[in-house]
Amino acid sequence: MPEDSIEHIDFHRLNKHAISQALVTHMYTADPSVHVFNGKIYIYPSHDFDAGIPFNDNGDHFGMEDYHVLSMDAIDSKPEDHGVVLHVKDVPWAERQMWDCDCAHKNGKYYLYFPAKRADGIFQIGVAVSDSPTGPFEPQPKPMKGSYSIDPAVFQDTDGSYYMYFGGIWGGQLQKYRDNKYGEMYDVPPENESALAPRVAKLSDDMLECAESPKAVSIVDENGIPLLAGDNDRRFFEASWVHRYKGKYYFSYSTGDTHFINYAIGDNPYGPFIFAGIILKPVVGWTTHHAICEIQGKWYLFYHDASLSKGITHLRSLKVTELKYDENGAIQTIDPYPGLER
Ligand code: FUB
Repeated sequence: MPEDSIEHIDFHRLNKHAISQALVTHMYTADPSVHVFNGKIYIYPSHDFDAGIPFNDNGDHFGMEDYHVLSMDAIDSKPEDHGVVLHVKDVPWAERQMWDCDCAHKNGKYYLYFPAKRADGIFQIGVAVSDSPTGPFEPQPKPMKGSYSIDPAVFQDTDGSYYMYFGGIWGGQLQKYRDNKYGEMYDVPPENESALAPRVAKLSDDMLECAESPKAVSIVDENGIPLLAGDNDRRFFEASWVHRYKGKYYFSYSTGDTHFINYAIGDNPYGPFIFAGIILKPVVGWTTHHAICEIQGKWYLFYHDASLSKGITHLRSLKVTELKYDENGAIQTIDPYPGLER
């Protein structure tokens, strides 16, 4: 739901229709990444706060400066907030805007992947390491070599390989790259050309770098044709997430300015992924972002909206709801406020 429609929302009525309520209310949280480590649920959100910067298309109002970790014993337990686990002032290369992060577990260590802007305003992705899923995380002195843009999401495949997906257009700067190189002259392609693709790279054994140059992740229609840049209802914008279901790879993402969480299905972690539909209809607030996680035999969609802040787009709250598949593996579309006239 775009920000300019917020003044027309009756939040009391909206909350009555909402399928779920904020997971925590003592702080604003967004951009969930969720994993089960050693039988417990861990949530790695963005920690929204008001940096006092007005809304713009560059996303400068998302001025986040630290990360918290939440944990839950079960899906219906009250989340525990483990406090600040990494602050931007402790990251030598980063200056501001700690956006969506993710965490991976390997050989007893936990790796927090996060984007932030350098002093020159360019986003890169860093890694911070801990012995515990709840941190504190010790940042590497430099960003990952060759990393760029935002929204890292790390997927562990069944063979033990880890892949990092990333990228986001507009404020996320993905449009400034071609063949993994920055160019001030680059921009989003014309509407009749292929949309910009998210990126994927296998991670190195030590989890601290990419083991290969990032590759474009192709999202195609049922005829194998890449989605077009002008196909705003379906094309990739930001918020990559990958999960496996019945041997298939599900790549899900936000469409940004059309506010959907969509998904596409492939046969391997690199794609191509065939567009398959909408997972989540628009939520209150400009952004939408999610994680999909299997917990004790059921699947859940973690997402955010801005209903707790009454529509302030950079003050969002995490929510969770069950996600269901049909017998063919299609995900049933979720309306976050069923029955609400919009
Ligand atoms: O939280 C800042 C940005 O907003 C994230 O990186 C995007 O995915 C969007 O949710």
